[in-house]
Amino acid sequence: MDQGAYLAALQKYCPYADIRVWQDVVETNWQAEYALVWKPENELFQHQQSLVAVFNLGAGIDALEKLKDLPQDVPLYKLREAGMGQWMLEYVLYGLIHFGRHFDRYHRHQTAGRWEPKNTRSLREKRIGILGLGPLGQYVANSLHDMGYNIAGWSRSLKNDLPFPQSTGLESLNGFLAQSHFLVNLLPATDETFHILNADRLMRLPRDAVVISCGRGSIFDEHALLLQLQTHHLRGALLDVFEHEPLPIEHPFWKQDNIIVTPHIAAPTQADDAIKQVLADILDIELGGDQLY
Ligand code: OXD
Repeated sequence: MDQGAYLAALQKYCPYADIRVWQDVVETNWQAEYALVWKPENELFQHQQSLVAVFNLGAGIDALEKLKDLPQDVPLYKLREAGMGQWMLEYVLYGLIHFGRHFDRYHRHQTAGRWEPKNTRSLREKRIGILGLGPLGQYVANSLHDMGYNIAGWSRSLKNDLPFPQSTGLESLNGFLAQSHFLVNLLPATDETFHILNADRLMRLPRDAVVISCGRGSIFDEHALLLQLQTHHLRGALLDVFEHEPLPIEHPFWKQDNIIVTPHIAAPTQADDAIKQVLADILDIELGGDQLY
């Protein structure tokens, strides 16, 4: 995380606030009202006893929720779209085009000097299943839908006013998977989503389906995913997130030729947009609102 960029944005939009870096006040009794954090140490919450709200400078709050002293009575806010949507969309589009237009094949053919155009169905005829319809999932799904792609969404609870078909709840997941030629993971890491895509569920994906994973990696049973790719039940995968990060050097994903591994770069937080959202939320709190994420 680029701490300097956040400080610059805070000073730009909120020049009169008393802003400190936690490491600089750790030895003092300086108490903050608002904490802006990304994967903080547990110690922060042992020292800071006057917090009115905690802001997670990312979309996923899984790292924060693991801290034993995270105060339960202080509201926790997370970034919603905050400028990350367009980045996520580009990442997903890359995966769709790379596999959907067979650039993986052409790349392999190039090394052998093979000139072999492949007849292919238009990407628009393939169903793109978006797993997870939080702010980023909705941004990606709505944008792809507006571009004319065939989108369906799945989430735990029903979202209103979406312009594409939506399924909800575990009982609909197998049916949703069976129709997803491209499966985009934008789910958060929670107890309910842990290994939700196990061997049995991955088998439901159509033959030659492609997985694009940019939510949290723990939703996959990684061994089962690898097997499906090794046996070519699945065509390929573009993976940005993993159960353990950094992805260990000995992990078989690195060497699997139908997997592209990227180091959790799909949608970096945008300091300016993030701070604007945080300040709007603080204003809301100061004015008596209680809009939690
Ligand atoms: C996030 C992330 O949660 O970068 O925003 O993973």
